[in-house]
Amino acid sequence: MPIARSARSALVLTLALAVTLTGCGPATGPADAPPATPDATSAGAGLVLVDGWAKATDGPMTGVFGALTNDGGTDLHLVEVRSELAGTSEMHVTVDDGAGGRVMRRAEDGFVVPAGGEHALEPGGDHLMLMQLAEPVGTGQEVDLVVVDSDGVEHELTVTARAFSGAEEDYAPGEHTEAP
Ligand SMILES: [Cu+2]
Repeated sequence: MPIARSARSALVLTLALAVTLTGCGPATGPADAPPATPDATSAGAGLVLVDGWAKATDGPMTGVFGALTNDGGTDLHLVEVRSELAGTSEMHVTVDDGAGGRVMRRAEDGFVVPAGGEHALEPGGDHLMLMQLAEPVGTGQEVDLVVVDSDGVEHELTVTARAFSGAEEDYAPGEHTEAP
């Protein structure tokens, strides 16, 4: 009897295994499903920062410059910038302060990079601002950024920090934020 029971168990096991294997066959679908579609990151490949760079600094903030270039077929409305190096990152414009100086402020509606065109970021003009830096940004250091457009697509940018001593705009605390 023990032998017979054992044989029966083996048969049951074999049948169960056969069912399992059948269940994993191609007819069930997953193997026939289309390949995963590319994620949003690759869809964001239309934006590049030509000649991009960041200002090396041991201070609490730095600027990122270059030519935001859109080689895609639709305008890109950039609404957010992030960097792991910075507690806060913003898109800034530089404006007259009404007293003969220049002051930078948050770009209230972000930047628009036209299809096939570019939006210049330069010292004394529009720029990406990384604030609350966790540590100094050294010359030659790579800085990774993510810029998000109005469709929520994330565009990854990497720039290299360089020494730069011009365009030390005053940064008036509180001036940059329009939040109530
Ligand atoms: Cu700024």
